[in-house]
This record gives sequence, structure tokens and C-alpha cells, in this order.
Amino acid sequence: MNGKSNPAAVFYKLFGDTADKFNIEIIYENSKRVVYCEKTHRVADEKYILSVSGKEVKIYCSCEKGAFYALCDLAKRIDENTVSDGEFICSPSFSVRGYIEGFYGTPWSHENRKSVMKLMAKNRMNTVYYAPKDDLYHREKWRENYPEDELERLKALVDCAKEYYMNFYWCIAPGLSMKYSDDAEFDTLINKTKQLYSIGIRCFGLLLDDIDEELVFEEDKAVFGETVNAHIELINRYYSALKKIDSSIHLTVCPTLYHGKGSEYYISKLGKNIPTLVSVFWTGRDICSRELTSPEAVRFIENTFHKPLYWDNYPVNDCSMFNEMHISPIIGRDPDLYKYSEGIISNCMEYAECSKIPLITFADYLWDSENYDPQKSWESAIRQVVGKENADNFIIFADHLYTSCLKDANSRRMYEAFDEIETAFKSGNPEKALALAENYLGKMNACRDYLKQDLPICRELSKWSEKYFVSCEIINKIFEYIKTKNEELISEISLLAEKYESMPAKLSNDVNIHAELKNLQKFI
Ligand code: LTM
Repeated sequence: MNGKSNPAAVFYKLFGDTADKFNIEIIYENSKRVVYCEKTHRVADEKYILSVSGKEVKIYCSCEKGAFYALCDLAKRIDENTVSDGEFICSPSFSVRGYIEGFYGTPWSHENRKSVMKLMAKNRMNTVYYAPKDDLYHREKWRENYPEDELERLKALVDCAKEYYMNFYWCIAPGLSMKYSDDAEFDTLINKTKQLYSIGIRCFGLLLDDIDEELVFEEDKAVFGETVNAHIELINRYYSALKKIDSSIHLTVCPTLYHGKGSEYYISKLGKNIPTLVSVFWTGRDICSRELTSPEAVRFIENTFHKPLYWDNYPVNDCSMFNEMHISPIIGRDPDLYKYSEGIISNCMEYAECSKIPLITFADYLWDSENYDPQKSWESAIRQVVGKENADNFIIFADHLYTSCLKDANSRRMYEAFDEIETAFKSGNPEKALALAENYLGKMNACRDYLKQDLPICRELSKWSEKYFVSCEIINKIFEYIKTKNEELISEISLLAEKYESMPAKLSNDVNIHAELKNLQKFI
């Protein structure tokens, strides 16, 4: 492969020499077959055709981005041993596929940001929004320019995004204190925007979420009467000013009412009175929506004249969700939602390493929503994040972290294992039951040893893994009791159960260990 062309160079950086086992030829052409996506009826620069015959691989695409995605696809097939001969015509379901650093809490480090960006580019996401609620210059001190060193770091991110074919949106949230009727305030907003434009940012976000629903200043009430009028004026003025700076600039807004039916007064009026080319964030029927459905998206379009751009509040775990760890795969998004929405932007957790797992499942869903298999995608995501050698162990723990707005079944693998043990026991085969129990215990203990390592992901998980270690001790002691009938173990188990219940981290839908123990004692 010609390592000098851009996508190939980026590819080598990400995957090393994975592709050296194949003879790869990239063929650029400007034809219907490589730019027109039949499924979505769109012309897109992300489409590619991967043609494989033994070790000979030909990639047909219209531009570097398509070539890069084809190479990422090939690398994944190589990694998962699924390379087969044939012609694979590939294009994404959703046009906007990305994530937002939009949570309350400690913003990600620069290194975290780069590492998440590269991984998500590899998984064919194309958009990243920068909007950490606790970056002072994004929200509270929105009027102030970034100090030089912070600006430099942002520029490095912008450059990284360009290199990996990602659209980088920088967002500003002035609504906590902005006097909408004051021209000087608007000029300040533009000056700040120009600082970000100077480092190469061409995509902007104007976020008006989580602010007072009513106008605060008397002058604003006198000029606009209602909040929605002030917001319409601000968005239109900001958009025109951006377009004067550079006609290629794109704008996304987050309204103050960002969830519900989509037919409410504020959102319908706002949507109908701002340009259709301005994207509008929407979190669905709730702030954290269990489902995003096509009929609801259609109602949003009918009322606002905009396709929703979903700000999906999963895996975020800030505010009241701080005891949950959202590591499970995304579910509950309709397979044909891409027809009625611009795309989905997943709001992340302040735990960057852990966020990678659900984010990869989002990337899989967004690329091919109709064939998305949450469990398969999740297992592959875990392999990518913790490594193939640790995946089987890690999954034993991750199995207990399904408590979230998605309301998926928790601890599925553990209950399956316990059911098998019980069945063997009840069918008069205690040896088999014991062997099965020992097998599960072996995996559980290996998982515990993995989590005790000093690795970034293990550090992020410590609040949850500490509680898991207690549950491991309990289960180990229960099986010791079954084997030895040593009565002292019962009081030890009881003390551990009390400790487990006093720990706030959410695991396994927080089973009442004491009640479970009483049941078990009857059983044994
Ligand atoms: O969801 C939106 C639009 N805004 C905020 C987010 O910043 C926050 O992370 C989530 C989850 O708590 N909820 C919000 O309201």
C-alpha cells in the first residue's frame, strides 16, 4: 500500500502493520457507485467498496475519508478474523455520528480527549462536540477569551480532529448570564467566537440548556416579552454573524426546552423561526431517554421543521446518576431512526476510558443501525478497550453494570451461571453443580485480579470494583460453606453483606444480599 497518501498514513498510525498481510490498492473515482448511498438516498463522501480476493484488496471510493473508513473496516475484519472474499458496498445509516463532552464534572484531560477521538474515528464516527459544563470558558466565564496555553491545547485537538476526518464543534453556553438585548454582550460573544475561529474551528454550538426558563433582565422582558423570542433573535443574529466570518461555518443549537414531545410551544416556535440549516439538539421524550423512536422524530420534524439531532444522554452519569456506571451497550434506538434524524451525539461520562465501551456500540449502531446487535457490538467494544486477553474476565464484572435509564436486564451472565448450577443441583447431579460453580468462581476471581491492576480503566472503576470485591468475597465464602459447613462462615458472610449494602455504588440492580442469603441458607 502506498503509505504516503493521507488515509494510509493515518491508518498506519492507528493500526501499525496490520494491513501488511494484504496487497491493498486504493482507487479513487467520482462515480455514482461510490458516492450514492441507495439506503439513505444521499450523496456521501463516506461510501466505499471493499473488494477482497485472497490477499488482494481493492478499495473504491471518492475521497480520502472513504478510503480511511475502508481501511478501518478492513483492519477490524482482520482483527476479528472475519475477512472473506467478496465485494462489500458500505455506507453509513446516520450522517452525523458522534459524541459530546457535555457532562457536569471534571472535564477530560487532553490525553483522554485525543485517545477517545482516535478510537472513535477508527470506529467510523465523524463528529465530536466540545462542551464540558465545567470548562469555565465554555459556560460561566463565556465572555473571557481562553488563556494562551489552553488555546494551544484546543488547537492541538482541532488538528487531531482534522487528521482523523472528524468534525470538531466548539460550543459556547452564554445563557447563565447573558443580557440578550445588550449589543455589547453580542459583540463579546462574537469576539470570543473569533478566538476559536483563529485556531481552525469551523463548527460551532450555541447551547442554551440548563438555564432559567424565564427572562431574568427587565430590559430583555421589555424587548422580547418571552424567552423563546430572545433565543430566536440570538440564534439568527449569531448565525448571520458566523456566515459573514466564513460561509462554510456550521451551527448547532441546544434549546432551553430540549426534551418532551417536540410539539411544545417553545420548541415549535423556535424551530420554525430559525434557518433549516441550523441543527437542533434534542434529547428525546426525557432528559435521559430509554427509547428514541421514529414516530417521535416525525412529530418533532412536523412541529419544528427540523430533523432532530439527538443529544443522547447515555452513557453520561452525572448529577443524580453519580452512583451508576454506564458501561452497557446502547439499546432502544429504532433501527430506521436514521431516516428521520440528522444523527446522534452521545453525551459521555466524566470517566473517559469507561465511556469508550458504550461509545463503540453507538458507533456500530450509527454505521449500520438495521443490523446492529448490541451484545455482539459490546463484546467487540470490550475487546478493543481492555484487550482480547482480558475481555473474558472483564465481562464478568461489566455484566453487573446495567443500571441506567435504558433499563436493560442486569447481571444476565451471572444469573445464567447460577441457574445452571441450581438446575444441576436439583436434578441430582451435585458434582456437576460444584464443577459449574467452581468454573464461575474461577472467572470471577480472575476478573477481580484484573480489576486490582493499576490501569486507567481500573482506576476509573474503583468505586464500583471495590463493591464487587466484597461480593466476590461473599460468593467465595458461600461456596466454602457449602463445601465445609463451617458455621463461622455464616456470621462472616453476614458482616460482609452489611458492608456490601452500605456501599453506594450501584451493582446488579442492588440485590438485597441479606434477603438473598436467607434464601440460600434455606436451600443449603
Ligand atoms: O442534556 C442536556 C442538553 N443538558 C444537560 C447535560 O449537560 C447533562 O450532562 C445531562 C445529564 O445529567 N442533563 C442535562 O440536562
